[in-house]
Amino acid sequence: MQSLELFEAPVLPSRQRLGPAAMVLRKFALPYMQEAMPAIEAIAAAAPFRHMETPGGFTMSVALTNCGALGWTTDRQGYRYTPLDPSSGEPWPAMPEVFARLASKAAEAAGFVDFEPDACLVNRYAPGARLSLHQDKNERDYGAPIVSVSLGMPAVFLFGGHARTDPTVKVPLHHGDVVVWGGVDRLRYHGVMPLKDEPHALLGSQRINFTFRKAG
Ligand code: MD3
Ligand code: FE
Repeated sequence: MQSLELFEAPVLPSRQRLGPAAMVLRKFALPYMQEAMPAIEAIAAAAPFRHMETPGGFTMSVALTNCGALGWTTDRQGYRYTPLDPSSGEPWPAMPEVFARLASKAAEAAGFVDFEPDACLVNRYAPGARLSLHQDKNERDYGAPIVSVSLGMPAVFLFGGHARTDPTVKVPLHHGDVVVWGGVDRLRYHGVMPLKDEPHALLGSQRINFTFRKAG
């Protein structure tokens, strides 16, 4: 059955170092996708993706939602983590067990043991959406890593330094790629270039990124 082998070939993950404590795990998330896709749909049904406003008064081009005990939000008052979805007043959907397992296994593969995230920010990019250079510094404990999972259309990720004006390295991220960063790389500036429309076989003209954090 030669022709079937192409479809049954096992996933061969590979690692690529971005910094002393930052690692790309190519295709690491693929074996989890059959379980994770319905979980993402359930989260989006309970807490729909929305475009939030920044403290500066801009509306984000990226739409977002959350799962887990805490969810990241922004409005005119600032950026913060909240236990309730401000749109519904209800708790964010629980973190699916498959998400927690994926996050913990990816962190472990990058050298961070016992990662137990309490927050998962889910970003959805349509063509043209972007994320300008920023640091993730609303979390209480910078000792824990952040784990990011990319799905759907490819994106060019910008990996900068500790000052906004430091040079950036462009890292293409594809469906199933996982990035783990912590330690000395935890507070690096980073962003995502405007998304090109290169429809993905499963997800169509969108990119979904989820980032697991220890926020509280
Ligand atoms: C940060 N999300 O939600 S995560 C965010 O693709 C966010 O949606 C992006 O930044 C997204 O806050 C990127 C991936 C990532 C990878 C490596 C990093 C973020 C990083 C290295 C250092 C700092
Ligand atoms: Fe970020």
